[in-house]
This record gives sequence, structure tokens and C-alpha cells, in this order.
Amino acid sequence: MLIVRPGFLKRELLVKGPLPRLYSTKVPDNSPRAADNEVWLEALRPMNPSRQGRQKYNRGNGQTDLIKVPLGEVTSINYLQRYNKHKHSQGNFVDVRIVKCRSGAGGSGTVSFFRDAGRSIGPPDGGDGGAGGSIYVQAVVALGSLAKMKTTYIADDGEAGAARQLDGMKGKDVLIQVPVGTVVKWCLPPQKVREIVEGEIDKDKDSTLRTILASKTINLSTSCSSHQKKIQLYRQEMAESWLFKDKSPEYHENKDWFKNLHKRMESYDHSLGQSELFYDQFPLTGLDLEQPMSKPICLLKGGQGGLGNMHFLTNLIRNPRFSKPGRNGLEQYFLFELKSIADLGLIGLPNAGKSTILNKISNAKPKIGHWQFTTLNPTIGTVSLGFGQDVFTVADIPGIIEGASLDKGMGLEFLRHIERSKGWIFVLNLANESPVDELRLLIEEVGGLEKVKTKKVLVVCNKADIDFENSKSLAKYIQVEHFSKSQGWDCVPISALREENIEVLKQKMFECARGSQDDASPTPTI
Ligand SMILES: Nc1nc2c(ncn2[C@@H]2O[C@H](COP(=O)(O)OP(=O)(O)OP(=O)(O)O)[C@@H](O)[C@H]2O)c(=O)[nH]1
Ligand SMILES: [Mg+2]
Repeated sequence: MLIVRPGFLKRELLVKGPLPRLYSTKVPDNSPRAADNEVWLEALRPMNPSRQGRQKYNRGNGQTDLIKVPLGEVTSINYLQRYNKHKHSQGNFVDVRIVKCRSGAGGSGTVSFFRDAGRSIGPPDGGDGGAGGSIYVQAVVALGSLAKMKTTYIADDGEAGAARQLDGMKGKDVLIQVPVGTVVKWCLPPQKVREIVEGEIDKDKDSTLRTILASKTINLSTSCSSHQKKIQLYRQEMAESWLFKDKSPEYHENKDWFKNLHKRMESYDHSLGQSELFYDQFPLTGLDLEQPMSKPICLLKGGQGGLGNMHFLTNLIRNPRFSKPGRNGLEQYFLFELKSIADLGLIGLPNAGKSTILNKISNAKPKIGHWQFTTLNPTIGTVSLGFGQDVFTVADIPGIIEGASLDKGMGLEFLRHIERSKGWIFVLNLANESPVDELRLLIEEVGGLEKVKTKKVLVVCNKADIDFENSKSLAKYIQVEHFSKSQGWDCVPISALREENIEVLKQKMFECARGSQDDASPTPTI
């Protein structure tokens, strides 16, 4: 995944290697004279006939690669399920969003001729269109969830140029601010995914959303110019390449001077299309906005404005009654996923006492209840070992049950909040029949021992106050401790309710949060 650090701009981030020339040659600035225009137009080489047949958006020019990706990679099962079941809505916490983004089209160039009291028609003075607005994204610390995001972001189109060589105004950009820890990925429109899924279910009634997303693949066009795979985005093709005023297109098409100009401008359009292709790419694995950003980065660039008729005045063309339309913007869907970044994550069956622990060790106040699935959304608490001492953060997530990896209970979707945590704290309930089996089950559900081994691990046996006198209770703890030691993990008995052994727990958690993956557990057997 591409990780974005502060101060990075799209140019550095998404685009590597030499930029294709934006124009075949530099267009003279406003107030161009016929001689200036001749130089500019002369330098535009008519396109090679073999390339003329191709679209201006040269999809088949060998610079792109078609790859197959599972449907699940370009959508979010969490998003689709949430909207189907409405099962996880609690308060304002929103951690997955699919939004439609559209950058603005460029404004058209204008056809206009200078007039004053002495001259009813003077030289062409139609200005260029303004560029369309772009869509930017920025990660900021002030936000905690994606709840404030809209479903659609549309940047303004650029304004058309005006007489007297006035260029049109640039379309207003749109800035999307998201919390730090958000991952932005390109995705398919949800309605399209639903159509595909419905089609697959019609074919095979036994298939489920999960199996379809894993097995069905779609073709994606990727750029193969760089080492990192990027999805190639395409703008809608231009409906017309010229805008005519007063005289019809047919009038122009029959004139040799226009045919010659058109050929040259084809290469100009081609060059613009190439630079769009170069910019309109998005990393296949997404952007990981894991740090606050001082500058936003560009998701979708607006279209370039069209040229006004002042640029087509030459010694041969004295009254150009045509101009260029603005280039189209881009419309794409993006998936925004918030992956909170806590140092440690609490993992346990429902009712194990995870929220009670977080409540006792930090100022966070997650809901506590004696029923299962009290916690429906992640809560992050900050733990301090004392005044002026180090602090670390702990995330409490909903309980995990047998079959969670198959989407039972709350599923595993909340695991993403602790995916990037340095350490995982397994919370077991000593009042249960077999806490050690509980631990084995949790390990299996979260992805197996291999995955758990990538983290620092601490095993916490909670509710040690229940059945304290009973020798069976001690035996259960010893079993867990034995298993944990065999994996090289530390184990601690506590009573969160009675706040017993909490200081020891905090100290061990701190060690876990501080430890790097290198000094994670030695090797072990299950
Ligand atoms: N006796 C005893 N009860 C406890 C202890 N810790 C938590 N409890 C109780 O266990 C119940 C569940 O606690 P929670 O903290 O909500 O458990 P949880 O793991 O967050 O549960 P979910 O949010 O459903 O996953 C509550 O009634 C707590 O009062 C403890 O150390 N001893
Ligand atoms: Mg809870």
C-alpha cells in the first residue's frame, strides 16, 4: 500500500518518470500575433496516419496492461453488508464510505472579434476556457470518523473564455478532509457491484456475497510504466473537437486551410490526451493516509480549458470562426476506509470484559453490559503510566465469536482497526468452561498463528475474582499460562471489575506497545 507522508504532492506520489510533453509546443500567451501563432502551429506535426485511426484516448497503445482482480478488491464487503443489514449503526461512527467524485470539465474557448468605433470587425480576441476544478484529499487530526463525508463530491467546471482575450475562471476545487488513518482506494460503483452480484446469484442460488466477491473477477486496465501497479482511469471521449460560430462545420471541412489546421490540432489533442493518461492513474493498492498532511493531494484532476479563436489567427486564417471545447473531467468512485491506529488492540469473545478493562486503564468510557455484543463500534483509549510518563493507545473492538471469519456475529470487519496495531491483547474469561480453548478459537478466527505471530501478544485472564477459591479456576489459568508460554507470550490474571492486578496489566501492556515486531515472540508450537 502506498503510504502518504506529510508534504507529499501527487506529482511525487503517483507519477514517476518523465512527464510527457503537455503540448506538442507552447501555445502563445494572450495577445498572440499572427506570427506567434504561425510558429506554434508550425511546430505541431500532423499525426502519423497509422495513429490517426486510433482514439485520442489511446487505450490500445501498449502502455496499459489488462489484469484480472477479484471483485472483492474493488468494493467493500463491509459497505455492502452494512447497507443491506443496517446492523452496525451506532451513533455517528462511520468507518467505511464509498463516494462519487467528479472533477470539473474545462471551459470552452470563445469565438470573438475585436470591435470599436472605428472597426466593426477586428482581429480575433476570444479567450481560453478556464480549467475544471480538481478533487483533493487531505488527512487531518481534527476528525475522528468519516461521518461528515458526503456521498458525492463534484468540482465546478471551468468558465468559458470571453471577448478581449479574457480567459475563463478556473472551476472551484473540492477538498475532502478525512481522519488520519484513512485508506483511499479506487472502487467500482456500488450499483454496478450489486448488478454483478445479483447476476451471479441468479446463476447459482447457493452463492453468497462473500463467495461471489472472492471468486468473480473483473478486468482492470493498469499502467505498466512504473514498478507500482496503478489503475488507468479514462475520461469520457470528447463529443466534438471544434466549436464553430456563424459558419457551419461543413463550410470549414471543405477548406484546405482548415483541413491542414485540423490535422495539426489532432496532434495537439493527442498530446493533451497523453498527459491526461499520465496523470489519471491511481495506485491499485490505494493511498494510506497514515499521517496528518500539510498539503492535500489530488485525486482527480480537472479538465483543461479549450483554446479561444485568438490562437488561430495566422496570415492565411484572418477570421477564425472556431475555437476548442474544454477537456472533460473525470468521474470515479472511491472507497474511504478508516483504519484507526491504536498501539494495542483488545481481542476477545463477547462479554469477556474488554470494555471494562479499557474503562479501568484509560479515560475512555465504552459501554459495558452483561449481555453479548455490548460494543458495536471501536473505542480508543489513551493509557498513561503516570505523570510525565509514556502513553500508549488501546482499541476496544466488538467481540469475536466462533465463525466470525465466516461473517457470524459481527464478523471480522472491525479487525481492520487493530490491523496496524503493534500488539494484540487476547482477553479471556476465566469464568468460562475452557479459556484455553477460547484462546485457540480466537487465534484461528483472527487468521491463525502465523498472522498472530506478526504482533506482540499479551494474554489477559479476566474475571479472576469469580470462583477464586475454586481450584478448578486456578487450573484453568495454569492451562492458559502454559499454552501462552509455549508461544513465548506473557500471561496475566486480573479482575477488571475489582481493579485487581490492573497496574501490572498496564505495565505489561506498555511493554507490548513499545516492542517492535523484531523482538516479537520466539518460535513456538500449537
Ligand atoms: N465478575 C467480574 N465481572 C466482570 C469483570 N470484568 C467485566 N465483568 C462483567 O462482564 C460483563 C461484560 O463486560 P464488558 O466489558 O461489557 O465485556 P466486553 O468484552 O466488552 O463485551 P462485548 O462488548 O459484548 O464484546 C459486564 O457485566 C461486566 O461488569 C471481572 O473482572 N469480574
Ligand atoms: Mg465491549
